[in-house]
Amino acid sequence: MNRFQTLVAAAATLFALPVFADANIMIEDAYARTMGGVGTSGAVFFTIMNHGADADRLIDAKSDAAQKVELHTHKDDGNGVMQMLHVPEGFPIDAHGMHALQRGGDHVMLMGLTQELKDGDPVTVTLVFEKAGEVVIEAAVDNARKGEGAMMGQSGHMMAEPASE
Ligand SMILES: [Cu+2]
Repeated sequence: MNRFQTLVAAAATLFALPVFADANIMIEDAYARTMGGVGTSGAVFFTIMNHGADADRLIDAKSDAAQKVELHTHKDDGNGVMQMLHVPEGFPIDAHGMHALQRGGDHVMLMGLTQELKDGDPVTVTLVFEKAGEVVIEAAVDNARKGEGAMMGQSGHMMAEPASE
């Protein structure tokens, strides 16, 4: 083995470490919003990128930061009132697709905070995917953050957010 081959072999070993076990799913731009004190609620938002050739699905979320963690969405009840709903089947992500969890839409709900969480505090959440398995993320609390309408549009979905958001 020459020096180059040794390096390639070493790199291959490095990328085989469990932390890179699923390179298909990438979580970007994670942040949390909380009401603050113990027993109150909060929500975690992020964008899921699926670089794989197969569709996947976020089916569960876990965190020590709350008594109960659920996948939620918001839905218009038909009278213009937005209701929060538990989504037990989770959120699908197309092959080579993305899915944004954002305010007014899909989110990871934290019910009954086990500790006080204020701006800047980290929230560790384990996301469970149907195919990719568990992906651990850290989302910092950012209650000052504006709604997604203020973000640069990365997809038609985000662009469709009302300007007032
Ligand atoms: Cu919720």
